[in-house]
Amino acid sequence: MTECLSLDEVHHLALSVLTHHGLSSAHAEAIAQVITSAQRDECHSHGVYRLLGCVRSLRQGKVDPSATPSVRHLSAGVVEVDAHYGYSLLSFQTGLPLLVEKARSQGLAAMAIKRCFHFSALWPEVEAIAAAGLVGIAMNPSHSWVAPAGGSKPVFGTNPLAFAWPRPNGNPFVFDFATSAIARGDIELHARQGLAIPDHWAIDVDGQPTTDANAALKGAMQTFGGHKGSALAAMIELLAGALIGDLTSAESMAFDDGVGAAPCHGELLLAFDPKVFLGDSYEQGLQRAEGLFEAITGQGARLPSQRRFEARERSLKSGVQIPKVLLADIRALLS
Ligand code: NDP
Ligand code: PYC
Repeated sequence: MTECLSLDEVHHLALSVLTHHGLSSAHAEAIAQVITSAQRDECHSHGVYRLLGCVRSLRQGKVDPSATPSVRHLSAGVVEVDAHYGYSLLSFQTGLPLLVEKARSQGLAAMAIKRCFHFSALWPEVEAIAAAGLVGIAMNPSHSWVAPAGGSKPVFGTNPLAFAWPRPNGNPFVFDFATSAIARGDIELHARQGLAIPDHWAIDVDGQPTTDANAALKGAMQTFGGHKGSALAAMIELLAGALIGDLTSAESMAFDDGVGAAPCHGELLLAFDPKVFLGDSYEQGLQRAEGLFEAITGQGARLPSQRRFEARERSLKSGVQIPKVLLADIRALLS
C-alpha cells in the first residue's frame, strides 16, 4: 500500500520534520534536497526513510543541529571542510565551489570533509562535480558492520565509492555502490517489511550465512566480490579515515558508544579537470569515452545509474510512491 506524493510535497515533508527537530534552516534545506532527490530517483534506502535515522540521531544529542562548516585551504589542490559535528551535506555544499576552483587551476583537487555525521548516498555529490564539467570520485567509511573477506567479525563500514564522468550530452556516467554486498539501509528496509534477504549479504552472530534481515543486522555484513570488495573497503578506511585524520568505521562505532546515531567520520572527494589533462585533445577525449559507453549499451548491457535516471524522469512527471506505513512513521515525527 503506497501513497503518491509530488516532489514538492516530499521536500516540504522532509523540511518540516527536520526543522521540527531543531535543525537550522541551512542544514534542513541541504538534507531535504538530497533526501528528495534520492526518493525521486527511487533510491529507497536513502530517500525519506533516512528521516527516521536523522531524527533519531538528533534526539541522541550527538549531532550539532546548527553547526557552521569552516574551510581551511591545506594546499593549492587540497581543501578541508570541518563540519564541527553537524551533518555532512551542508559542508559538501560549502566546499564544492572551492573544490571546483582548485581542480580547474591544478587539474586535480581533493576535498576532505571532517567531523561530520553522514547518512546520505554519494551520487548527488559526484553528479554535482560532473555538472561542473569535472570527473568526480567520493568515498567515506561508516560504522563497522562489515566483516573482511575470510573473517567473521565486523571491521569495515559499508563504505560507499562513487564516480561520475561528465558527458557532452545528457546525464553523466555515474556509479555509486557500497563496498558491502548491499547498503545496510536496504537490509533495514527488508527487516521493516519482514522480507528475507539473499544469503550472501550477511552472516549471523554465529558466523553462518543468513536470510533473516534482523539476524544479519546483529551479525556481520559481507563485502561485495569477496576479497576485492574487502580491499576496496580497506582503501576507503585508509583514504577517507587515516589519511585525512578522521575516524575509521571501527572508531566511528566506538565514538557512537552504543547510542545508535548516524556514523560520524570524514569523507574524501576528488575532482579531475579533463580540460587540464587533455588540453587540445579535450573534445576527442570525451568522444573516446562516448565510444566506451556505446560499446556497453550497444550490446544491450546497461550503464550504472540508467535505472535511476529513468526513475527520475518518471518521478518528475508523476511524483513518487511511498509506502503508507513509512509515511505514517515519518508524519508521526511531526507531533
Ligand atoms: P546498488 O547495488 O543498488 O547499486 C550500485 C550501483 O550499481 C548503482 O550505480 C547502480 O545503478 C548500479 N547497478 C545496479 N545494477 C546494475 C546493472 N545491472 N548494470 C549496471 N549497473 C548497475 O547500491 P548499494 O546498495 O551498494 O548502495 C546504495 C546506496 O547506498 C549508494 O547510493 C551509496 O552511496 C549509499 N550508501 C551510503 C553509505 C554512507 O555511508 N553514506 C554507506 C553505504 C551505502 P542504478 O542506481 O541505476 O541501479
Ligand atoms: O546504507 O549502509 C548504509 C549506510 C550507512 C550510512 C548511511 N547509509
